Amino acid sequence: MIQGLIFDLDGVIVDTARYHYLAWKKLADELDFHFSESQNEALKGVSRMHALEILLQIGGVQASEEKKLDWAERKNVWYRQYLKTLTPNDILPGVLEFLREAKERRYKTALGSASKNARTILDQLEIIDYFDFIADGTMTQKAKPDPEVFLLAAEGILCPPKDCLVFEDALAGVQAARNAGMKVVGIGNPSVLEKADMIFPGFKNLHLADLEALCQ
Ligand code: B16
Ligand code: MG
Repeated sequence: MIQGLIFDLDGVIVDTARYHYLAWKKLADELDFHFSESQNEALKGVSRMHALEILLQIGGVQASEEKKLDWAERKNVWYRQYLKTLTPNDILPGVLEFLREAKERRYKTALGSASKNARTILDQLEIIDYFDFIADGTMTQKAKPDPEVFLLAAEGILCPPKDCLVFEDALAGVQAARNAGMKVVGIGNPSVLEKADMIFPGFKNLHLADLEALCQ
């Protein structure tokens, strides 16, 4: 029986992909190569350093580890400037209603995000109190598809992995949830999420009673 709900952040609760793109683009501009929004697709859902590696590969740029850390930090400073403009209006449609329903039905809720900025984002969106536990990129060593972040989230809400339901928008995230032995609801594009147990376009009109029926 499902007792715990674990939410990915970016692409599920809020879409900060545009801000990630603008910040990485600024770095690409400085390094003097073109970086398009469609190329940015490959950077979604992966850790910051992995995203940097992909970006540098696109630009054909090689650099020392020290330089890479410096660039990742600069990108993060620009990204955090964009995050300051986030408000509760940026919460994706239906998410707030779904979180409220989860609390009413006494589910345990956790965040399972690769982002090191997860708490800042939840604060800006004013929804941090809806989560009983936050597992994020500051606490993990291994990136999705490794199950580490979801197992940590399950431990945080004292819920056995088999009784957890994960909400994910990225292929690596769906694989991570499956590797953790959890059920997965894919949110977004069905062609990317085919390994999920169920797929929905978003949280609008999505109700826990329907999911409970599907999880039987
Ligand atoms: P940060 P998620 C992920 O968040 C983003 O989808 C991904 O594009 C980003 O590189 C990663 O967080 C790290 O973010 O630079 O803020 O630590 O989808 O796992 O919630
Ligand atoms: Mg995501």
